[in-house]
Amino acid sequence: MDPDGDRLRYEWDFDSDGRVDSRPANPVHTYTEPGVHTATLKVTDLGGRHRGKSASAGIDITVGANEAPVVTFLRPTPDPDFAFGDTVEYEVEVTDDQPVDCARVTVTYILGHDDHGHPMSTASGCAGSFVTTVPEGHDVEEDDLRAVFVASYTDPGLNGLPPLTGSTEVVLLPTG
Ligand SMILES: [Ca+2]
Ligand SMILES: [Ca+2]
Ligand SMILES: [Ca+2]
Repeated sequence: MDPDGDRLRYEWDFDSDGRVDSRPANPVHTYTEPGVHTATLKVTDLGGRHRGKSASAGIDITVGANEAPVVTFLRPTPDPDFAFGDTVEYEVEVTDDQPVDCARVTVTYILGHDDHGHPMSTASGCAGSFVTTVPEGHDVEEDDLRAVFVASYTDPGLNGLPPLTGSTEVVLLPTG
């Protein structure tokens, strides 16, 4: 809109090549290539004392779809017999609309303490194990501690669409 109601010139660039593709105010454009495209509109004032002045706006348009991976822990499950110091084996399952590469799976062992967490170690791969160490300054008997395992997987992106990440966590509470 123009505050003083002058005629306006509309210039749409749908493919970011700097060349005008359409001049109506409300054109239709069909993208045929998957990916993220930027459509830009430049509007120029054709009258009044601001004649020749312009304003631009752009919007990213995503064509096609990349589904987010879904990450699940097969192991560990919340275990009634967990104690700090145990070696905890993990196994992660990832489902995605693209082939899954286990090398892109990362799993982090975090020592949960009250309302915060201390990342202790990180591994990659769909299966592995952690020794559930407790750092100095934390008391297994006195402190409110838990072992948190976070698994994360980022897909490679699809046809120029950005990568998507899925993650999940499992929490082990010590017994006794
Ligand atoms: Ca104007
Ligand atoms: Ca263009
Ligand atoms: Ca995907």
